[in-house]
Formats: sequence, structure tokens, C-alpha cells
Amino acid sequence: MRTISVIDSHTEGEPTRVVIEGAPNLGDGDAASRQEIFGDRFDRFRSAVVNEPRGSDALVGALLYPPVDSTAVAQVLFFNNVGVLQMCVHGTIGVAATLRHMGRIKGGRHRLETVAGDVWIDVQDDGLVAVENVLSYRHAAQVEVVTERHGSVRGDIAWGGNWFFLAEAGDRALSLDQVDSLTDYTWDIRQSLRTQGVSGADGAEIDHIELFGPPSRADADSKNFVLCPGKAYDRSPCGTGTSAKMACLAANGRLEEGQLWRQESIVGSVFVGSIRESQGGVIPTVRGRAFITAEARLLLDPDDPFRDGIRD
Ligand code: PYC
Repeated sequence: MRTISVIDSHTEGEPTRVVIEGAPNLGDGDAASRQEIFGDRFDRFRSAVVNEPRGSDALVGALLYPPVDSTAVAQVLFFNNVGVLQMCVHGTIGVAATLRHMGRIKGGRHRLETVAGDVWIDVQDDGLVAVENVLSYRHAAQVEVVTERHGSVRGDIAWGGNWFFLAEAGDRALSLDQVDSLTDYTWDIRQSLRTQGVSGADGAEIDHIELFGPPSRADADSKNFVLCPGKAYDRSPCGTGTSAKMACLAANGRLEEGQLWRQESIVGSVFVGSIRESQGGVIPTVRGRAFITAEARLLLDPDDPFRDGIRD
């Protein structure tokens, strides 16, 4: 029986599972080379950790490795129900809460290596974590996409650690009872971007779709619905998506250094963001809170037909 020890948390509603024992040996490289090995050779491990019957489509997994630069706390690789992620802000906040729960870090500022680049976490005494994310930028403004089933839509394409297409929700209500139709609409946009060859820089696939509308909360600036690569919607306001959004706002002259942007999620939670100007874009900081929900040992029984999770 193989065992994998994990600590689960949720960040503003979105779950993270950090593997703390039993992760595969991916050699000594940087985050990108370790992730390539993980993606090529350990897909069954990925699926076993995050997919049903042990996980769910919304769950993001994180692996911790020794950093290349020993002044960093750890190297972190993120993965989800369909593959690997270059960066994940809600996951980073979950990793910060987990490292603190384990006694591996105290409050204060720490650096983590990710595939998208180094990020900083500032862990505050009240449990709030500020993530200083990678350079984020708008790649293209108001690109028109003709969807297969929902007519044409215009949106910005931006990088915030993942690639996003960001559009206004228009008269579509951003509420939990509309999740099925919002998923259908954003999945149509995602497929249409692909078939029409609309991409991020260097032909990168745009695998996150983000819709925006007016907030439900009086203390928020905007509410979003974010479709993730494996068709799950983000329960949190999506930190890489909030970074991409702030890069677009800054490009339009609608967000200045130090000004706060409060992004509400579809479940009503909030990330508070701000930016610093930088060459080629902005450096976003996203603040949110994670709560530990479980310490567990996953059991992989060789006789279990779904030992490696249910996957395509
Ligand atoms: O918070 O960056 C994020 C994120 C990406 C995918 C799910 N959450």
C-alpha cells in the first residue's frame, strides 16, 4: 500500500492540497525542469492526489522541493485535475498557511520558487497572506472572438502567472445559481479561442477565462467568474486572474500604484490587490486568507481499480 501525506486547506473557498510526504523524486533542477519531469512521468500520481475519489475537480495540488537558491523557503509545483499549472496564487496562500501550520515558517516575508518565477509571501500574524506575484501584463486589448454557440465576445488577453481571456459578463448574472450556464459560456469561449488560433505570447494556450460584473458586496470593486483549465470554476477570486485584471486596469490608466482593487469571487470571498509599476507590466500583490481543513494520509491500494484517480 503506497501512502502520501497531505495537508488540505482552502483559500477564500478554493481548495489546495499540499503533499508533505511521498512526492516523486524529480531530480535537482529548477522548477521548470522538475515540472517537465513531473508532467511527463508522474501523471498517475497527479491524478491520484487531486482527482476523485480522493479529490475533486476544484482541488489544486502542490509539491514542495528544495529550492535552487537556498535563500528561498521552497520550490513549489502546482497541478490540477487535468495537468500542471505554472503559478497559482490561491495555492501559494494555501502553501504559506501549510508551511506555517507545520512550523516550517514564521510570520514575515519569504521567497518561493515557482515555474512562472519567484514569488514572495508576506505572512501576517492574523493569518492574512500577501503574495507578490510575477510580472503581469496585458498582451492584447479587446480581441474579438466569435464563439460557436454564444455569438461574438470581446476581451483582453493578459498574463498573471497563467494566461487569461478577460471579458465583461454583460447581462449575465454572476451568481452561484448560474454556474452551469456561466461554465457553458466560458467553455465555449475557451474552445473558440483555440479553434480560431487566438493565443497568449509565443502561441501559448489561453486556458483561463474570466468574466467580470458588478460586485454583490459593498466593500468590493468587482465580482468575477473564472473558468479553470479542467472546466472547474474558481471558488476564490483567482489570484493570477486578479493579477491579470489589475495589469489590464493599469494598462487602461484605471489603477495606479498603491491603489487597492478588491476582487470578489463567485462565492462572495474577496482578494485585495494592488500593483507596483515595472518594466513591461506591473508587479501585483494579492492578499487573502487560507484555513487548514485536514491533515491526511492518502492510501493507494494496488487492488483499487481507481487507485490513480478517475481520469480521461
Ligand atoms: O488563485 O491563481 C489562482 C488560481 C489559479 C487557478 C486556480 N486558482
